[in-house]
Amino acid sequence: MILPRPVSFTRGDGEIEWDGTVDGRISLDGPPGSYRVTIAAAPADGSAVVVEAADDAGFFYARQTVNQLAGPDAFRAAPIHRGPIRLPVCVIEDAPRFAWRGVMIDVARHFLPKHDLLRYLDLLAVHKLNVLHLHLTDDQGWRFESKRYPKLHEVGGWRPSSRYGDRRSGGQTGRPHGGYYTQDDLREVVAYAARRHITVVPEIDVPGHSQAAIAAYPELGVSGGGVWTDWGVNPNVLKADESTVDFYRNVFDELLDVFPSEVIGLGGDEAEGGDGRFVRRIAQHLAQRGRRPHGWDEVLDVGPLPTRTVIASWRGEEAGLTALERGHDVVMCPEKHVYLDYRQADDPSEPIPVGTVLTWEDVYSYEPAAADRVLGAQANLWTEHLDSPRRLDYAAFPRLSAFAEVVWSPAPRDIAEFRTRLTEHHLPRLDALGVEYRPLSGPRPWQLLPGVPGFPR
Ligand code: TNX
Repeated sequence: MILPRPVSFTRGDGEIEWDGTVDGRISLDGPPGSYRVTIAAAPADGSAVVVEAADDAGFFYARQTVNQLAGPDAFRAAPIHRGPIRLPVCVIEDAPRFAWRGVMIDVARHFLPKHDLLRYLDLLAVHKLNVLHLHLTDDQGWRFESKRYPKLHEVGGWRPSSRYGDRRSGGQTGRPHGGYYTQDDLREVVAYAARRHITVVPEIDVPGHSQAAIAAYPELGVSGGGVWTDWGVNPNVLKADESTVDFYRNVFDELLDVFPSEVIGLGGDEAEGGDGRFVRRIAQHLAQRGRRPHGWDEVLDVGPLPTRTVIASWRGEEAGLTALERGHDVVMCPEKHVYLDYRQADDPSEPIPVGTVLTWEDVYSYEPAAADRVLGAQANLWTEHLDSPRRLDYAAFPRLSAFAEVVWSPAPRDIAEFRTRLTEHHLPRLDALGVEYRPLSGPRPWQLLPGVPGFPR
């Protein structure tokens, strides 16, 4: 029933009537995030539901689990039934498999309004995911308010048009797109996430994927140009001179002021012709400020980085294994297994089919390489082709539900058993939450995008 599957679930006889209360204590001698839920007839002076947790996070995860036992309507925004809720008599013991159970959302290619970002934090919490990696800047948009360099968000925060579909054959929307978060918006996002035991890891991408910043301050770039209206790898990169590095030190200082996360992303991906010194110096700057730099696996090629740098291994797991050898911590996010922008079926009618086929079964079958310094794994939602929260829902779910189980629950996995839990228990929860997931049988008619070209690999 429960998703992600707990370490153990022992049913007793019958059910109890629950008044909605929980007796909780932080008393469990277990790993961070672990908990035990005991449901039995209520004692005279207490609740029928007793939670013992190792820490506040464990207590929070126990609440998510009890909600699941209460049925899908527990996930609605307000109760729709009167009377007590029935819960099974049981004991559940549980603990997370990985410390980093992440999702990246690319809010640069398409802006996700703050309200929808908060909703995604709710959805992550339901799945016991605990890291939101926010990709805040790219060629197509700059989403972080800068007090010191306001043209970053004023000029870099919007573009006059967007490629519609894959760049090889797609047209243009001809419609302006933009948006940015104020620093206070992001403080609110961070605080909202913290209440759900989610850490927000921000990323400002350097020295590639920087056209939006270059549009705002042309002196930063090797060449000029406006905010990009195309997808793909842009050859224009940041200059590696002292004044550009200084500019970015100041921008990162503003970022550090908003985001308390120890880990801070500097990107570093797909920067052909980019100077490795740039990444090294920003990494050093972050380390000097007491933070841990985080970069995509290309940063392994720029020369020595602070050992505490976290590497996101996306072009497969090999780079991650190399990073481990060099003493880095690693987050696994191999595109073949966890790129949720990739098409969900080998069917031309999938909306804007890009990448390789990645079904929910493929995601569920992913086994991250296990090693001490593998912090965990992360699913990535790149948004070139996900231009609205509805499109994001379609790409994210139910694959993200399968991913949540991979990072929370220990192997072995039984895909048939997962499918039963998904269809009988979890999709109804997503329905109650109003998530417009891709039905297992294929897209609903209004989820199709006929005529918008993709580029299947
Ligand atoms: C590669 S993964 C990228 C992104 C694209 C994505 C599309 C990574 C570090 N870079 O810029 O959005 O592919 O799937």
